[in-house]
Amino acid sequence: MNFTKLVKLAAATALATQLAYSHEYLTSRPDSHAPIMVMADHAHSKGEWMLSVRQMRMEMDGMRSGTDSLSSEQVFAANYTVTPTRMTMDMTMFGIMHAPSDKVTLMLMAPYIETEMDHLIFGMAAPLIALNDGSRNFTTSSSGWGDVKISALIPFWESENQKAQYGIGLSLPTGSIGEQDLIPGPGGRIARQMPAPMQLGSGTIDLLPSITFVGQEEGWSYGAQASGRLRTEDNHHGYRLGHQLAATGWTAMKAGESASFSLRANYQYTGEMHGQQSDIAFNPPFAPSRRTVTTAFAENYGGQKLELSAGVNLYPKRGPFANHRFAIEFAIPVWQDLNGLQLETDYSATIGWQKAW
Ligand SMILES: [Cu+2]
Repeated sequence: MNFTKLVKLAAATALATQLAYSHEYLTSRPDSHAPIMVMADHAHSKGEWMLSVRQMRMEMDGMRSGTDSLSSEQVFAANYTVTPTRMTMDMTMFGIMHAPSDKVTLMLMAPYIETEMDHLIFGMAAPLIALNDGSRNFTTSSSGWGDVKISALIPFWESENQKAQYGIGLSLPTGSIGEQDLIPGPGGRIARQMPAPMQLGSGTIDLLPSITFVGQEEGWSYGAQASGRLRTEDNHHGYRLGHQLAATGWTAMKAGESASFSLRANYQYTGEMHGQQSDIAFNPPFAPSRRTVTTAFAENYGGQKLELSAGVNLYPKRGPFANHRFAIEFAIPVWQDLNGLQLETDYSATIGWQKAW
């Protein structure tokens, strides 16, 4: 190694060391965005735009009361005629962000939702509601645009390597709450109103407050967010979904300049449904001692869960996808305490793309 090379190497090392210890919050890092399931985690600089697409799936399988799993027979023993057995929700979330100034970033999110729910009918009731093929199973589904969210994200504090922002948003009742499907019952299998989990929207204007704190160290980073979804009214079907509060914290390890791996814990509280879905919460005339389906009744809504998730953020600096962000996150509930009788969550997964200009 000649002298010139040695000087260059020393200079490069000095520069790298200086960068590593400059303790400046670097938005060029893959972990400068939170794990992909976290919304409203970052703001933008004046004039920037960002587009994003997330594909999410949530799978629910089997019933639960409190912290205990239940069989279908246990649900029938609680005097319900029909029990859900499984549900899948797929959501494609389109997002656009723009910062008209350094003080505020505006965000719009529009979800396209597809749901599917499998049910089992109480054996004694199945002949009464005339499933001609003798089957005790039926499936309902819905699809369409959900509730559009608009938010303002406002950075309010920063130190050298940490920053914080709060957000205030509105969820608008653009998603349908009148979705129907063919459901067996008195009069046969005819189009009827589906319960709230199969509806595309809440039917209410909801407030979306959030506060987010993030920090970076040399090879790793961390963050925390508290957020809420506060319903402001009853919808025109006479009910409103429970208020939601969530608290999450994460840490991410950098793996080179373009990748990071994250671990996250997420606690979510959902309050009880207010009011009642009056068009489906009743005792069927052919079995007056029994109720229709668990999802029709307000007492079977709300609860708490704690999830753990693992994720990867990719932010390539070269090649055909230079400066595009890709991310994936997979979450498993480790504790669920559900009000009444409800489907329990098995897992949720999200894969996303983001690009800023
Ligand atoms: Cu953004």
